[in-house]
Amino acid sequence: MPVNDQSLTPNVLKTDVMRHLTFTLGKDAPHASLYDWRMALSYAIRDRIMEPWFASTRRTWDEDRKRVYYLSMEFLIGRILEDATINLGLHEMAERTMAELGQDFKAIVGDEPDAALGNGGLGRLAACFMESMATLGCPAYGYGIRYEHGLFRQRFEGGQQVETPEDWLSQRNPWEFDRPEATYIVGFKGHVETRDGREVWVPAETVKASAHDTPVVGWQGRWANTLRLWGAEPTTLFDLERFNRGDYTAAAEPETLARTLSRVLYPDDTTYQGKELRLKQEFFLTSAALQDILRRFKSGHGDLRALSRHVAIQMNDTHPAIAGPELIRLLVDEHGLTFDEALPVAQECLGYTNHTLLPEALERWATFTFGNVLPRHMQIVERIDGWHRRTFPARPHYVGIVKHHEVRMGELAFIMSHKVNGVSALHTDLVKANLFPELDRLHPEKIVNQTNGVTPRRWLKMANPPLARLIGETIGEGWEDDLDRLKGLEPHVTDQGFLGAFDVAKRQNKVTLSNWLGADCGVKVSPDALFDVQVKRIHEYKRQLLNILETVARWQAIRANPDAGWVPRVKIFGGKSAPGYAVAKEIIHLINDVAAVVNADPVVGDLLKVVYPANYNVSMAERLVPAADLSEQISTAGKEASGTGNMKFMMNGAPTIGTLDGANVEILQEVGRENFFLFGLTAEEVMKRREDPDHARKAIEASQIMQNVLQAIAEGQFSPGQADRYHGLVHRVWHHDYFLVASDFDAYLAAQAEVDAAYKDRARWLTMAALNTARSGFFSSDRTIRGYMKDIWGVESALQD
Ligand code: DL6
Repeated sequence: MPVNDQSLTPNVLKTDVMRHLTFTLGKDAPHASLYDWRMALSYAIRDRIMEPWFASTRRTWDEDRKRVYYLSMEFLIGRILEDATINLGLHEMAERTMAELGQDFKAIVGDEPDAALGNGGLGRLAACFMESMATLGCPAYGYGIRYEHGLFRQRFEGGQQVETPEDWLSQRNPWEFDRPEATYIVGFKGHVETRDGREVWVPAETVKASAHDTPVVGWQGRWANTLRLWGAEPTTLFDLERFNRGDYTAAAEPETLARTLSRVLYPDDTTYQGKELRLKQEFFLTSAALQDILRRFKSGHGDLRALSRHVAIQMNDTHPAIAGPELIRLLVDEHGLTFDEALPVAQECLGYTNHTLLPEALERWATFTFGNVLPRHMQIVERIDGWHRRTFPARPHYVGIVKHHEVRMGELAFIMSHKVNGVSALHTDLVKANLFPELDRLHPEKIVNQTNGVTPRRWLKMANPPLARLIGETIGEGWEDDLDRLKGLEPHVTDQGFLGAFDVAKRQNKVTLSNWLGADCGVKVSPDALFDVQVKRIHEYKRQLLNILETVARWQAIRANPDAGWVPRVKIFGGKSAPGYAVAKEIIHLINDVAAVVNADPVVGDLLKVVYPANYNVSMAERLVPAADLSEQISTAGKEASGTGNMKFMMNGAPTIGTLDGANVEILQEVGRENFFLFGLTAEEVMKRREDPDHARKAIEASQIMQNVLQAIAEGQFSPGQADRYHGLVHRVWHHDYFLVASDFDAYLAAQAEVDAAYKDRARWLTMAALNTARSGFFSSDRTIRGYMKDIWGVESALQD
């Protein structure tokens, strides 16, 4: 397979772009818009993916390779064009070609809408995994839903979050191919009949799942896989009889059902949606994917009992956990296996990744809802539960799959998988100890750890050209797919020349960001200030509240003593709250209110600025991460499963201020205590502290600074005209501080003071920053995917031979 496409010269690319502009877009150059140029370039680049894509598929078939099927309700892809040019080695050529055509490459790639088919970490991880699987030559399909509307757009009105629908498909998507031949019928509801001694499900509603394929090309175009997203279509266009009777609404029912199924991504990654529609979406994705997998298997092989030799199916969280019962149903009801034959086949194929310990995020369905939507699956779930209870005698406190009129999807996914994995070392320990203790005892080898990672192609090479260039100049090429090579930077951190160049690269990113913040948020910030960044979903456990309280304390301290030699800071926040999450929305409001007061205060001037650009997404992360000096990873210990933002910041040379939570623990191990601003209670201490019902009051009473901060907020200093705006929030900190903001406040303040001191010592700071990059090799998603391939999927790379 060609590593680089030698046939593509700048002239050929130019001709390709012009050909697409003329014949695909129907435009001549003088009348072409930015959109036209972007589409023409996208098609020209897409053309170059076809050869590796076809070759990869051919090899997988010819060599009868095992494939991975990654089932995920979310793929937070972001923009594709620039990433594809990077992986194909065409970035510079594309930039030059477009310049010769009189076009601005940066503007063109920036015109692409973000494919925001995910909420946060789980969806972005799925996108990084797709890229790493392609880089590593792991034959794979990603299966998801082609939501018409991805994660909502956020804007602020009077400092409050307002959501509007996202519309990424309002323009043509140049990356996808419709596959009308790959369609499957997915049923819902109805009843189960017994015919000739076999159970037959007669669904009352049906929709058609139709495939839309996006090629995902790996580093240097050596391999390409497919992301197959399902769109829902009606099985019958409309009911003509009802239409003729004049009942137009009822006549359109089939179309309405289908359209709602793939219309919106649920805008919440932590709370279980008690909605029938969500269950239907999960089943829609899973059933279509499994039917597709079985069809592909059957076209090459006969005996379905050998399925797991050719097929590994990974369930990204419990969302596709219906895969267990659905696979059994297909094997038994449609392909004639017995239940006893089908059960181990399904278990050998399936793996389950847990991404959260938050009880509200562990899906449970009322048996009434589950049985109503999926009556045949309810029978199968009960059979699996019964089988497990009989086969593995558990202790009395054991909770099975069906309990208290609920179907517990975590337990179902666990029992139906041959491996269950957590996403960081600490999280995996907690999954064993707290989430599935009895199942872990019964199946001691089942739970394994696979610490998350991120793709360095997007998050370092593409997002941070100045640093990528410096790395290349210092240690040579080849680090992009062998990130451990970054260790080669370590000997250079004592070299003033290298540190100076590292500083220049960071500053360049900070200048770019300052310009953008000025233009986008109307806040002028100095690139000489320390850029302190917290970007992620807004959630109480992630503790943006702790950060903004510290910001208020800093503001008060600067006002009290402006000449105390402060390190100028820019506090940058980014992230969306679930629309129905009232407390998170209050925190957003408070951040914006504090920003308004602080930014207008002439006493603090440039010593402190607070910026919160609206509508945080993958593209915004690509701007913020390379420019950050400090990475805020301050969740309550034991709550963040892993985090992946923490890894992106580390790679880009931003030391972490953080708690011993999720993958922070491993970041700390890799980078060393002296290069990490550690504070706060440990997961064990958190649990202990909560036993004292008075913990918050005691912590606040012991901290004069915290009292002053809470008082300023409660008095309405940040909400003039509505003094009581934050009474509820302040009351919560005093009396319902489940996430221990008060208990960690003073320690966080002390850690922030350490940050200031370290930043003043330029040599020390730059050494820390450079060591963060040098020691980040472990956090490449290539390492993570190698782990899955070896420990869970039993799949070999096609690129080794
Ligand atoms: O594993 C990816 C990512 C972790 O890094 C985050 O720590 C975790 O919060 C996130 N989980 C979710 C919520 N999922 N559910 N359900 O996005 O997964």
